Amino acid sequence: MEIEILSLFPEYFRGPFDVSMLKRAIDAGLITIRHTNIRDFAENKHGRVDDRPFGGGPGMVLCPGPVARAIRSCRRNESKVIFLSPQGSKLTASKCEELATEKHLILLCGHYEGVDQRVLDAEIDEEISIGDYVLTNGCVAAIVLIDAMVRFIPGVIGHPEAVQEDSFQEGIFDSPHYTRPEIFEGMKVPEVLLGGHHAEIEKWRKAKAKEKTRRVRPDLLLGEKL
Ligand code: 4GS
Repeated sequence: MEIEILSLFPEYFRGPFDVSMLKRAIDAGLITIRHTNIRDFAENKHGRVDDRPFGGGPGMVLCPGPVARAIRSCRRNESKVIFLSPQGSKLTASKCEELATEKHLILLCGHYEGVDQRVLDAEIDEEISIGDYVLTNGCVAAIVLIDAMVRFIPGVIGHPEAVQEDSFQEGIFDSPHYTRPEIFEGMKVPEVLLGGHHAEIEKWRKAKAKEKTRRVRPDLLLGEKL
């Protein structure tokens, strides 16, 4: 998969893509990530890409011209163009799984108060939010989307069965995990996990996961398929 990130701060991404699983996926050639600085598409020599909002109000708005040119500089027939903003539909595991099958993703990060609506209307296929809060900088949202999505690209996760077992894949939380030592500061590992009865362990994990989901996120169980 190829991913193009359109933002005002390409340098923002250096850390996250240079460590751990994302680095491995990039080194293995499973994903290619490229950066485009929207500022390179300014039409003035100062590199200015924002302006005051028509109708008044606080803050600045990203101008349509530079954003349109930045998108068109990397757009192809098979591209899916995504705008990350709090006004989008909320990112879920199933959306990540769906996006993981795309060949070419163009991610437009939000900056300032927002982006001129006309370029969004003309160029964007989908608007996605990583959650109901406002970031100072849309680059974080692109990192979250990429990180959560690449787990669904075959070969990225060493144990593919873990992808299915993790939270949300089955509409409920993951179950609690324990490792050595058996007793930590007086607290024991639940007995059932030490017995080696796989069916019992599976039953216990399901019950634990469901109990916590019901307590913390009852909304997830409304669409229950268990
Ligand atoms: C989100 C979000 C976000 C909106 C970026 C205000 C800076 C900010 N992007 N999901 N301008 N939530 N973007 O908060 O995607």
